[in-house]
Amino acid sequence: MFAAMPAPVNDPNHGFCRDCLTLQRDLSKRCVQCGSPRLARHPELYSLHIAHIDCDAFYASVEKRDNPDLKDKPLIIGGGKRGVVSTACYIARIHGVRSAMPMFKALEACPQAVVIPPNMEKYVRVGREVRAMMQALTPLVEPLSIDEAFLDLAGTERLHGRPPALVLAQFALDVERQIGITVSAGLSYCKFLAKVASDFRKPRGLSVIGEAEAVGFLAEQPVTLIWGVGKAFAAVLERDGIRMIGQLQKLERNELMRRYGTMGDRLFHLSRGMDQRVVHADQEAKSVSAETTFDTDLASAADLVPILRALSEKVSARLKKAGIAGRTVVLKLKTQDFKLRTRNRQLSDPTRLADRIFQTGMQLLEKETDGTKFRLIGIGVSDLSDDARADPPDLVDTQSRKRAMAEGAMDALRDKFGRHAVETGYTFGKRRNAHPPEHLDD
Ligand code: DCP
Ligand code: MG
Repeated sequence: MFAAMPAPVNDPNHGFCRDCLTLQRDLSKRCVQCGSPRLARHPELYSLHIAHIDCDAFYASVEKRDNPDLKDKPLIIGGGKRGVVSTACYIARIHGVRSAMPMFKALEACPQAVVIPPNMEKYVRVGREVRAMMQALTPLVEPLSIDEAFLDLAGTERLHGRPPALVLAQFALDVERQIGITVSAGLSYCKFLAKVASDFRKPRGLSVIGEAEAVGFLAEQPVTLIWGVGKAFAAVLERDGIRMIGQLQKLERNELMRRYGTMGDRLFHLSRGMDQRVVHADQEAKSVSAETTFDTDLASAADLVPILRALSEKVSARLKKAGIAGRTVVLKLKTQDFKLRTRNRQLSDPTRLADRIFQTGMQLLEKETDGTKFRLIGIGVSDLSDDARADPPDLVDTQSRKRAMAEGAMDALRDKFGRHAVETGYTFGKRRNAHPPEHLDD
């Protein structure tokens, strides 16, 4: 049916129906073919190719799929050890329930909600099915987490017989039919705005941000929209009177870098819709680590801990620089007789903080310091993802929150005055204990 139609052309008055994919050639509110009001129109609709796809209320949608009785009920997935909401369906969100909210608060907001504990195994399986469908569209799929990925659909028009916008719309329909959950997609010319767009009209959204509108669109948005600007950094900007991206657009690059270090450079580019990052396939399998071989073999925690701290800081600095985070901490030790020991622990959330990496490494190290002499120690993180969801405030351990804030302050000082401007108690005066080589596996 599609092949028989005239080719889609960019025209602000044209578009297509997201339910039957029929091309629309006027500005009527409903599809000329099926009457659906879900129409996609945009002046750059057929020339954009960077997409971001994110499943809607992922864990909750999977549970609703598996139990139709839950369909019209407010549903919260969560509970367990940390006592927080993992996600809530869109009905529960109307009542104010949000991810990471303490469960008692969520139930205050929505006492009638059904609560189901997470079944990670199932979500991982469904996440893989969705990903396999993405990989059928293009080899350039870059997963960011269990339910979202970037796709670069450039050059796939011939394969699919339709431009990326229509490929995305078809994909959303296929996921609904074949997997039974819904997704939202964003389409743009760069990763930053594709991700922003996918979040724009959830659930079942398809949003497009074109090049011509990017700067004007961004001007009206809060700074927190910028990738890497979390609550803490937004507070720093707020102190300087900056709340909207439009204000950043008025500042020169040098000024932003003078004020905010490397982050200033990111603010300069992203505020203007400039993002050169390419979509990398298969980011998942990688890790970021640092290791060091000692001049003389070491056995005691007193000797090993400061080195572990310095290495954790190195790993953290690299993660922060790359804007990524890791969920699994890996400790590596090589014994005097060259036997390799690797130990790992998965965290509840991805981290990029030296302190979290270090504290987890310490726990792993504790069990290994039994008098054995080591010639090498290394620490790293794997299970990498975008840092957008890294290090949510820990509700149980308020100390770790304070340490995270202190770490933010130390980062700012290091950005300004160099890497050795600040040392923690663990590393102070102990840098000469070990020597490189270290490495970054990426
Ligand atoms: N998740 C979690 N804890 C958080 C955030 C998310 O356990 N603080 C889990 C549950 C989510 C899944 O990760 O279902 C995907 O996260 P998203 O941020 O994409 O959230 P949802 O898919 O649930 O909702 P949305 O429709 O906003 O994407
Ligand atoms: Mg999601």
